[in-house]
Amino acid sequence: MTTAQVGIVGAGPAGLLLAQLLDLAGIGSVVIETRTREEAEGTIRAGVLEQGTVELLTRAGVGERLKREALFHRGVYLRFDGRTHHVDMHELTGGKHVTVYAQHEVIRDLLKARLAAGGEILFDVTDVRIVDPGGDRPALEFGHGGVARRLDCDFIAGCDGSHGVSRHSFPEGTLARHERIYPFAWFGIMVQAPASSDELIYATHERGFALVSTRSPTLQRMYFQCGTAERVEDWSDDRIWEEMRARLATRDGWLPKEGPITQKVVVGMRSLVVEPMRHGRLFLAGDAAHVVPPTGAKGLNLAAADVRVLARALQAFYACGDRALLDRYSDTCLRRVWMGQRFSYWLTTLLHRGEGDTRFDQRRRLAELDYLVTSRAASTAFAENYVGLPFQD
Ligand code: RFL
Ligand code: PHB
Repeated sequence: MTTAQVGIVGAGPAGLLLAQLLDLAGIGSVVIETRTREEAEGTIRAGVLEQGTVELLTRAGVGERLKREALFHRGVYLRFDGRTHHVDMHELTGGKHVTVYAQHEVIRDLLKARLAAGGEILFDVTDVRIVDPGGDRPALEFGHGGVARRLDCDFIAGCDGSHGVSRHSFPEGTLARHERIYPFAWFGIMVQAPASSDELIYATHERGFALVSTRSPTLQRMYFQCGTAERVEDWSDDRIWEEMRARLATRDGWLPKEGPITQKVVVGMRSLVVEPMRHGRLFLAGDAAHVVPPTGAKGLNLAAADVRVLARALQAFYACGDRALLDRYSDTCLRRVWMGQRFSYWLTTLLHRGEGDTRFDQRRRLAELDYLVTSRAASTAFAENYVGLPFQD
């Protein structure tokens, strides 16, 4: 039997950043992860970081490569009705940036920092169980290297994503679940080509949504709205480019820069919140507690905001036995989470073609976009949410 002050379930952005923040506050943790290190480092997901997330990563000591290699954009383009409009978020938010830095790079930076500091991370664990989360001495039970292990903890952080065990360890009836499933999905591609645009393009078209993002000067990330039952095998490169060209078409003949497609994936879209985010000594953080559709680029950023709150609350507890921040953890996080849900839902429904959309719905969405790019008040509301609302402490 071994012990840890904080047992962390999951080595995604939430779990690893929490371990790093706790270490800086002199609090020990052990992270357990069901995947291998290679799998954890290889997952292709988020691309856009809020300004506050960048600052948090920098303060946590993992901002150096980010500062060197990330792409810092002033804003984004909105494309509709064949025209492109720039939203200058830098100007609208008093100097904030849109930062493009891939999630797996964040994971690599965090893992490197944790392992260099002697942090304990157990990969490839099996059969994870959270024991007695409501009691004074919760524990993690799991298999590692074929051996059954038990880790007794002061606290447990459930950072195991949307398919983890943590939220299922709450006693029956203690968790409310709020969910919305969207009737469409994203088809994501990775492309070996130069960038098609100097900033991200969010486009909406009669055929549906499309997004032009990037990873580096030679690797591009793009998505287009598709059906939930779409199969990757049914989409040849030619068919994908035909669809992208149609959805991104402008009146002045803009074309994406095409190249070999090295990855194709269909991603489902949903909004989910479970509340409260705490039961006894078990605290949920990140996708374990809430999922957003990727349109607003909020998921990883909300995960980072949760663990920021949790690390500060645990720091106050260990410094002077103060439980006030721990007791407020769920309410503090949920306020930001619901703001993120609101924004992600709004942007998703604004830019995607809905099931059963009528001409009226299409024209109404175009009018809303027109307002968004012509009213400074509306552009500012969009910009301040996209680059990240200030942290409320
Ligand atoms: P993760 O990343 O899912 O990590 C959870 C980890 O827990 C492990 N695990 C377990 N470990 C131990 N025991 C168990 N029983 C376990 N069960 C699972 C898993 O193996 C995994 O390693 O959750 P976390 O840390 O909360 O981070 C959340 C983010 O990953 C997620 O919100 C973002 O990827 C969402 N997202 C985006 N977020 C942004 O902020 N900006 C973006 O631009 C952005 N783009 C995106 C996205 C998500 C996307 N997809 C694929 C859903 C784009 C896409 C396409
Ligand atoms: C990405 O680059 O993967 C990305 C960018 C913006 C989003 C979602 C994903 O809204």
